[in-house]
Amino acid sequence: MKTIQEIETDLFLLDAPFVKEMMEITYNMWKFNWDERNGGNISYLLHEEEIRRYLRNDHVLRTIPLDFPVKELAGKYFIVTGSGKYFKNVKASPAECLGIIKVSESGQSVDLLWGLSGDGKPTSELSAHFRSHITRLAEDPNHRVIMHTHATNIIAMTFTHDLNEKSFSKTLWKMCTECIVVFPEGVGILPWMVPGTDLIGEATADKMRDTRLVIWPHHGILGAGASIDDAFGLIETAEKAAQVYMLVSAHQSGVKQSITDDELVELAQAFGVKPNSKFI
Ligand code: 2HA
Ligand code: ZN
Repeated sequence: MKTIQEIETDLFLLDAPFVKEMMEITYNMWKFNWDERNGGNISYLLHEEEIRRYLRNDHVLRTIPLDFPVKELAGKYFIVTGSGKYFKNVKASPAECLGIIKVSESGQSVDLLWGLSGDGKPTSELSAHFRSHITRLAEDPNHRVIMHTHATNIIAMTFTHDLNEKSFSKTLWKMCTECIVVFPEGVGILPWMVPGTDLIGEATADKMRDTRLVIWPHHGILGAGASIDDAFGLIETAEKAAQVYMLVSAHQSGVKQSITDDELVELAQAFGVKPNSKFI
């Protein structure tokens, strides 16, 4: 049973903007049909000053060991979705489905400060999240969010399109005019791998050096961003392009016209973005 203090903390935290954001985004992603059952996971880097308004101190509920050390993240706070938790249920049971964790000084464990009640654990993809945070923070000091989801049309496209990063990225760019502006670096693609391992975590983080979107064939996608909106917007834009691709390729008459390479360059110039020079 929860103590009075714990119930009080839950009430405070329900008012925290970052908890509200997690509740809303997970519900919307489930509504999009991307996060069936326990599919998908999110981690969101929190600044100490924004936590302190809702959590008085670093009272440690439990220490959870990591089997991949992340010394680079020592002392950092994250709100994460829990392993095995359903995005559908976060809104109704945030203290069960979400957790606030702090990475220990050694980087060998995390301290649970709130949530994941009833012996819950952080997402099974914590290695991909933490390792990608390390990579993205080195590229962009404003980086804060890693989001993984089973975006339907992206998955579909990994069955029918070749998995070459250049041609996959160019196909997405050509499906909607906005794409090259939103992700000028294109997408990274891993070979099919077993999820939930440190191996896929390392491979994902390696791709995150060059692209903020990484596709796991026949599984889903990861997006990185400076905010929940930023990471979600990236995934949403790629998923929309994949949806158009799937619609177009199902059409008997096939593609009659499309955005040309020259037009992609023109778009990039007009919006002041640098498209990946390996792709175009
Ligand atoms: O959280 O999505 O990749 C369940 C998953 C594993
Ligand atoms: Zn997944």
